Amino acid sequence: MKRGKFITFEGPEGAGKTTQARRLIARLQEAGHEVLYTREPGGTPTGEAIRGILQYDKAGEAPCAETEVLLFAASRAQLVRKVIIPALEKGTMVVCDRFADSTTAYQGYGRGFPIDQMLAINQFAIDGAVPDVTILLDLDLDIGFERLATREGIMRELDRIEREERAFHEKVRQGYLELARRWPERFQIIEAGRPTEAVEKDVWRITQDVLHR
Ligand code: Z5A
Repeated sequence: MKRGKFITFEGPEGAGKTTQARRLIARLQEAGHEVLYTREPGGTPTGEAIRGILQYDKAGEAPCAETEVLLFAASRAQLVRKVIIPALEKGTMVVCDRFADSTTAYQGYGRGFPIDQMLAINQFAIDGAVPDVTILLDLDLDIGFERLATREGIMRELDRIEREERAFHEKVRQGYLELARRWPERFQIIEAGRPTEAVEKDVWRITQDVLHR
């Protein structure tokens, strides 16, 4: 059985990761592929419970920064072993909305934890499941914030990380670009401030290259 391809979407808030992941899945299915969509944090019952703690302090207190790193890693470890690796082994394409690079970008570059430490924790969590391609949707912060404020025209409460100050989000954005320079073979950067259809076209072109490798 040919192993499926593992495609991850990364980028700042409101970059269009979920929108593009869903459009990509529709295209892959039309082309006859089995596809699995998942997201981080979450994607398993354990991961979704962790998501509630991380984003909305569901345990009744805000996790401290070290706990935050380990909770993201714990959610990932479960997702990789229970969902991602079994699907790839069955030949299914896996499209994941955020993955290990989010920890390096947010907790490493954003919060200031040593990058090498974040990479080591990620390595432990992912059990060798390195994405075949990571699509980085790069976006000007102001556009992202504007999109989030009126997601689908509906006002909603910002989560704990979204409420971080602008400087934090700028560090995250620059961190992502740094990661893309570090792994140019794996990362593909797309300028995400353009219309959805233009971004979708680029995502599909990149995916086709990966499928034909
Ligand atoms: N986090 C972390 O710190 N460390 C980690 O290891 C991991 C995560 C894994 C997860 O939040 C939070 O956890 C995230 C990072 C942190 N926090 N922050 N801040 P999430 O999963 O709830 O949220 P998100 O990943 O940031 O996704 P998002 O905010 O929903 O953004 P998105 O998926 O990139 O965008 P979207 O939902 O597709 O689109 C947002 C809106 O923009 C929507 O109304 C769309 O219709 C619109 N949109 C999308 N594309 C376009 C274009 N091209 N033009 C115009 N409008 C558009």
